[in-house]
Amino acid sequence: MKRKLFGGGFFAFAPSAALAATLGPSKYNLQPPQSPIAAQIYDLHTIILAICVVIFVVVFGFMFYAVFKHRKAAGHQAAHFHENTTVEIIWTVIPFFILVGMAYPATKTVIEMKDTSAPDMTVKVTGYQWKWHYDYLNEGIGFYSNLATPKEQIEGRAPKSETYLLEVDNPMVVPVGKKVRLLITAGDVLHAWFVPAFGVKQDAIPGFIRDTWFRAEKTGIYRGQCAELCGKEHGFMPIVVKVVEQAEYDRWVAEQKQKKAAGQPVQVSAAAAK
Ligand SMILES: [Cu+2]
Repeated sequence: MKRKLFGGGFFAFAPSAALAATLGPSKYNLQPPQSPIAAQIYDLHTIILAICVVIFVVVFGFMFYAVFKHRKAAGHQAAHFHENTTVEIIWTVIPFFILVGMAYPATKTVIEMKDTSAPDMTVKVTGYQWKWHYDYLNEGIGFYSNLATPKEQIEGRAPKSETYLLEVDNPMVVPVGKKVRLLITAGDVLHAWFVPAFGVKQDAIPGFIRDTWFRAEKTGIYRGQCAELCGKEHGFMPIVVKVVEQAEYDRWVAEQKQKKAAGQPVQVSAAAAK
């Protein structure tokens, strides 16, 4: 994995994305990153938070020290340094370098996020009220992805599952380690395709196509949700991405094509058929 962000060293104390991946999820932090971009975002978040904490401690420490040490009760006279050029230069130059130090890596990551060139595959994602549609442009297959949480759970008549409101009938399936380009749009109102583990959050805008990409580094199931208030069932249009080995992906594609050729609705599971 190439992640040389800040040359290690000074920031080595900050828990990195790699460490987060081994420690597992924490409810106090971002989800463990599963793509190179998500790892960069994770590290940026950690490092910038650390810088903010250091600034906070230094500024408040200095302020409280000055207030306490130079209090009138201890017999101190107020110092006079109005229009002190040295002080003004210092408090301009130091923040300037801090800002540049934060902006440089952040800009680098944003540029990489936007680089959708040379993808291994392209999937068009369309948001609807209130479901997603996936078109595999290289394979000629497509299907809807609907919420699969049973009504009984939503209405409180059954115990809620671990993945309550985060499960769909037809997940998006992608091969591991491949650069997947997403063309994102919407068929009615604004939606947003958001999968935190991949570091992808892109608005789906009717009449426009925005592109983004991710490369999943590990097989597994990753979940997200629509992240743009889009109507009364906004909270009921989850996203599930199943990352599988290439061979399994090829088998899945062949199966979808077969179903399509047979005129069957593509990838309808037992849950959706009910
Ligand atoms: Cu939506």
